[in-house]
Amino acid sequence: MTNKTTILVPDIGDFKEVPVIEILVKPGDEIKVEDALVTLESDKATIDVPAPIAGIIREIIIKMGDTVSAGTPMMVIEIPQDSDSQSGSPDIPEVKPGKQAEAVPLEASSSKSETMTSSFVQADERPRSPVAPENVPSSAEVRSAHAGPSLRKFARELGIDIAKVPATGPRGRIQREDILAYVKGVTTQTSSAPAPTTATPETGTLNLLPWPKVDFARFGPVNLKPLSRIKKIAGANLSRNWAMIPHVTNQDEADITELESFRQRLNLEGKKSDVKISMLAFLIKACASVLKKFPNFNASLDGDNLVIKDYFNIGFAADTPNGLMVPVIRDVDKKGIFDIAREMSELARLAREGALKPDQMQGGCFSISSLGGIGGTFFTPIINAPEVAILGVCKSQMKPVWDGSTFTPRLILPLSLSWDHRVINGAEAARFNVHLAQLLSDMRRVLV
Ligand code: CAO
Repeated sequence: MTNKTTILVPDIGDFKEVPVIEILVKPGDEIKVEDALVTLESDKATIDVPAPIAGIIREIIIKMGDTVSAGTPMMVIEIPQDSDSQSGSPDIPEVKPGKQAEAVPLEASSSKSETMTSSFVQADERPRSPVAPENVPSSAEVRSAHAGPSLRKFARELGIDIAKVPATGPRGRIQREDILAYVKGVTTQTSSAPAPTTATPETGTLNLLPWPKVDFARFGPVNLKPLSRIKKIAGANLSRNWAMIPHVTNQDEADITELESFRQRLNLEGKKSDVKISMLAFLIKACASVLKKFPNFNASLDGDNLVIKDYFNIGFAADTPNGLMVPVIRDVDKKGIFDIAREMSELARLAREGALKPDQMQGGCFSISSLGGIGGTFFTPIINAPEVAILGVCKSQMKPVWDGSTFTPRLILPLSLSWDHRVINGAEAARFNVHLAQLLSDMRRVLV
């Protein structure tokens, strides 16, 4: 005996009216718990909706391009009466025959489902295709490829036809390395995963081992804490940027003794003013000036071209309770220190409250990550693609500096500049840092 039930779109967090970009099953398909059923794509996220129960698909209610929200009926599934697969996953609620399958909150179960992934890209900041536009796949070709949504999105961002990527994963699944290898014009040769080896791989793939699976609870008590949405967005972007950009970081130091006394004087004079000027405001202003002198740093890669921008929008990393955000201050070259400081503190407040609008995080040319309020000496900031460089600063400290005849105490600010070696070379980066340090040691130079 069999029974039919309707599968609904589960709880998909804040998203409503999300377009269906792929239907991954058809009537007659036999599916298991957590098999991906459809892919939804909002302007921010791509989400694979997994099956809450096992059975045979009898009817697809939604169509490609439909917009759906939590609770929208998606398809009818027939559950064999003798099936014990409903209990195949402990976090999926049991479905009584004849009833509708309950919505499962995606956020809550995301750590347990490989098919529910979420990768975010800022609306106007997708890296441009390194491949000719005619290579962009049709949706029909995309559907025939066996890959998760984040990898499909990754392939789309690279402008490649995922259907042409040779798969090396288990059961013919396309893996991230396959896409990278394909982009580099290298084809992998086997359809099963290569055996792990310490030898240098011949194919040019990353040859990575699978992520270690450890039962942490064996060693002591543990708690599960789902990643916040922002952490997941940032994580996907940071992984891509770290994997795809050849980063180099140059370290340097700037003597900010005079600048710091000037900053304190300004803040004392403007005690009653609503705005406090921080060192970061001066750094933002100084960087706009350095970017004017070194245009390769104020650029983005677009295929074989470098897009050099004639505007100077600078983002700054803000640490928020939900994760890292990078609001952008526009046209920094045209603004004074007070305006920059005011805008920065307003944007940082909005970031902390989770109230930044998308356009307040877009259009950046260069970013600054300041850990100066916390500590540290140097670090390696990750470039915020499609930008080509980022400045990290740590806490300034009094140090003895030899002035030619004696050691004098000077306030020294550590600078860490990460840059994309496809666009910038080491000599340019060293000059960038030297010039920035000169400006910070005497901000009057910004005017000349
Ligand atoms: N050296 C010494 N002291 C510094 C300093 C530096 N380089 N930079 C800031 N400070 C001081 C400030 O003057 C302030 O001291 P007072 O209160 O006595 O004036 C104190 O440190 C706190 O500063 P702040 O960090 O709160 O303010 P800011 O304007 O410098 O930075 C913001 C604002 C939003 C950038 C910061 O709060 C923040 O979020 N920083 C973290 C960025 C981050 O996470 N980067 C890592 C990204 S990669 O994961």
